Amino acid sequence: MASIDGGEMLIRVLKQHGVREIFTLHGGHLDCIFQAALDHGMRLIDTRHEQAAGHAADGWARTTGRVGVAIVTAGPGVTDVVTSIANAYLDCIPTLFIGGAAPLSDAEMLPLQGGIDQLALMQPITKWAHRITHVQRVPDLVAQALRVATTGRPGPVFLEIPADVLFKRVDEKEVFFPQRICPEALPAPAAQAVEKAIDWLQSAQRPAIIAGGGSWFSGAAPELLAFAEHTGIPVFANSKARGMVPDDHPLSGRSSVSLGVLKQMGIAPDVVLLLGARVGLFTGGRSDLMIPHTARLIQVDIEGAEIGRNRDVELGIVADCRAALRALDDVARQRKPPDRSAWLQSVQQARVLPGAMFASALVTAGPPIHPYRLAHAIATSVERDAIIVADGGETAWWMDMAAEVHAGGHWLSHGYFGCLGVGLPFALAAKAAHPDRQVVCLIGDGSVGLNFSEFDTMVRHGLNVVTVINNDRQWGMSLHGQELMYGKDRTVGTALAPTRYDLAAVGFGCHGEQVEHPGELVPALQRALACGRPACLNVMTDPSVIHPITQMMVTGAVPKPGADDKVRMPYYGERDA
Ligand SMILES: Cc1ncc(C[n+]2csc(CCOP(=O)(O)OP(=O)(O)O)c2C)c(N)n1
Ligand SMILES: [Mg+2]
Repeated sequence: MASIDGGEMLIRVLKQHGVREIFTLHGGHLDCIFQAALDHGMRLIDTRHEQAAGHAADGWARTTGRVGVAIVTAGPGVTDVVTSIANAYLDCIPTLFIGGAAPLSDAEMLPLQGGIDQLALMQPITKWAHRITHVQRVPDLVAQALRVATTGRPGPVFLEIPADVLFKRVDEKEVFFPQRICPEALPAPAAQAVEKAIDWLQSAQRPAIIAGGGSWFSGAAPELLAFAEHTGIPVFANSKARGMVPDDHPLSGRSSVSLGVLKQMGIAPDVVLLLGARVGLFTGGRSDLMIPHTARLIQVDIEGAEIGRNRDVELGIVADCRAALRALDDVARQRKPPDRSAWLQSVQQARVLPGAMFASALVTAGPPIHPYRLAHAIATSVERDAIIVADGGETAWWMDMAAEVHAGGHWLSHGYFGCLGVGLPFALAAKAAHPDRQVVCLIGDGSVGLNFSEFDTMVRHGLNVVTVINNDRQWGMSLHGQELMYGKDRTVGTALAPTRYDLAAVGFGCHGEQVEHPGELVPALQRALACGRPACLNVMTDPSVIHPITQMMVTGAVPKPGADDKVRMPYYGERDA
């Protein structure tokens, strides 16, 4: 009889589902999985911290549109991915987390790395968290986990496999391997709703599409572009959908930030189609900062419960975004769009306006380097199909402003969790997924400290990411917020040192350089991109420049003279006391 263990079963199912890379950090609880990975040629990318393995699985999913997988050992391995899972959960990223566990038979015996309820930790931050208790069930429960992670609203799934379950060997003939893991046909919209949506959109003067993760993860990039072109409607993306319509396309409004800029210009859309994009912080929430209260809202989402969150939606359509776009396009193609050149011109203006505010920073002769100049130098030095990763407080917003993203999955940055430290793991995953593309990560000096040792992972796995550190010697967004709220002499706990991060990265085997002069920026970037190794540029930037987003986020928190009946908070503004 040919006997197999749970590790063999797990790797077979993952392979069958098209998984080629797993992010992990070893623990004895996982050894039979590692052995099976060796037998099956499954690539294991072993990181230096489980949090990084988890973020890398998340980043892998964001850049490929497919499920990302991380496997971590029992106890501290599992607790270390709590942050990464929460990050994926809030952004609805299809991810599978496998956690080791002490043997079931040793429950309550104070065994090695047991004694905590790992499922209870995971339940609030996953779509599904489950413990496998019989080794024969590994294939079908892993298939179930993949279905839960990728169908409906995507999200993270956690499967615990206790060691005495995982290492048990059974006759192969006793094990059922499901043949088809995920469904092929997904929910399409009702014809009547499609007609109505097209009527409203085509008769609108200033229609707008806001595309989100639902569009990207449904694989709708070609459909979205075709629909935009057939209807002449501009597309504004949130961070997960950025680039699906290339940033330099005449119908690209880049990110949803441009809707805020349009509002400042006194222009607003009259009909908005939300395509797999939720109404929350990044779409203006209940305010009219991005979507005016007078606009007619059409919302397509695979998750019915999302429709109507925060705003009244006139036409809610529960459907897969790709299926919806195909149906919408079939109807739209039969009609000629009206002339909307004035609206499209305003959109073009809005998408370049934030950068234009800082044009003078691009021409200064000497130091200090303006952070926008740094982000701009990156945007203009990379190839067209480069993947840009941004991590940090103000740093990420500078990159957001300067980046030119030309494909879906080529912009990886923060989401609703606002989690610093994702940059290096996202970047190494992007390079693993797209070895032929340039991957550049702009990261704050504060944020880079959170997963700094991933330079080591990049070196060991030949993942030639160029990491550029915006070194303003401070937790910039935090310190600037304190200055604006309390005064320049009231900053506390937000200063950092002029650290030579480049030298530390050289210690791991990277190419490293420090850059202090604006004239050195582009040549240093070119050397880093050409060096054939992971690289780290430590760029000393002007700590006094405040990004407008910081200004905006603390405005409501600045104490007002006289009696004040409001609670004033950074980032959330004011509320009634
Ligand atoms: C894990 C985590 N810890 C703390 C914060 C709070 N926070 C938001 S922005 C910021 C400062 C970031 O500093 P840095 O990475 O240097 O970027 P900079 O703002 O200086 O460009 C901090 C600490 C957070 N968002 N995430
Ligand atoms: Mg900083």
